[in-house]
Amino acid sequence: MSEKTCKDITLGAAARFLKRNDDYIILTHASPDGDTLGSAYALYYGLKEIGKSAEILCPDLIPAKYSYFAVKTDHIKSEKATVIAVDVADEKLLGALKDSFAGKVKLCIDHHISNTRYAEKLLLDSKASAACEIMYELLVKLKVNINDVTAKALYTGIATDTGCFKFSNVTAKTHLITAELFDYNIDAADINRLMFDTKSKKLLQLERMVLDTAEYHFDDKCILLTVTEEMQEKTGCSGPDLEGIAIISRSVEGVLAGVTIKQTGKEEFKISLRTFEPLDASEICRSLGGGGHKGAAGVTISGTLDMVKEKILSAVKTNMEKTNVWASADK
Ligand SMILES: [Mn+2]
Repeated sequence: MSEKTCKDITLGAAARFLKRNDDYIILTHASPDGDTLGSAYALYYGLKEIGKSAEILCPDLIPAKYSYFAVKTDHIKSEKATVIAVDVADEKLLGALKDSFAGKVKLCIDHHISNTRYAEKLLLDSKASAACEIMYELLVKLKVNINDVTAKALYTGIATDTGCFKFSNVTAKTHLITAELFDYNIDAADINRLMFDTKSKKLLQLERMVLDTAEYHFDDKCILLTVTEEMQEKTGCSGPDLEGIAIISRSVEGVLAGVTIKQTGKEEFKISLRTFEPLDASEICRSLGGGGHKGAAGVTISGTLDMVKEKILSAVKTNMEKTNVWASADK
């Protein structure tokens, strides 16, 4: 689907679209997080309420911690399915599902400003803290019954994409929608403990190793953390375990750019970038072929670790110069 033919649609148009068809495949992004899963499942439960069939396809294994809402869904034959993608900013992020579904997404529901407009129709609200905020409004528009599990899925997406309501993407609307979700039995404290305050012994061990890799650049305004394949093997941590590692990089005093480099192949590295104003993580990652939000973005780069470090540091430097936060070069 070329950029030109992607049509922006309203909540009302999206609701009508959902009523029109019967069988849906809902796609999430690879390395699934609480928001892509929460919005996919909320949509799934909503579609079931209005008598539709739907299957959720996730490119990677869904971590067990989401099992309080992530159940087994219907099986839909892809020939007759209407394909929807949620929280997926770019077809590349469909990972293992990309080859089967590229060019076939009819509706994308997203909140990434970097959305590459690959779908036929796009319901985008870049001011929404999470795709789950948009999904809540869509379910209200559809006038479907929201049950406790749907509310838990939505709450999970909003809580995880806002770092438990701490990030700059939180708005009054975020809180108003969340307040509505408290009408249901969501056990918010339990969800937050599971999402934010619980880690495995092996992850704690990995975090200790990662902290030892810390490098500071540009007058300590940038921290760089590295997670090598060797560390992952030694500790037994894998993809989903690493989801929360990037958060460490934004907790250091004075740091405006937190870079976490995770090795995903012999010469392939996935970068998670966290920034504070005036830096723009989305712009930095986009310059390297990735994307995301202003405060949190990512990109996958091939090459040796040294090459990858140089590329991301140079992109961070460019953004620092552009935004005038850093005047003197130390590199
Ligand atoms: Mn999201």
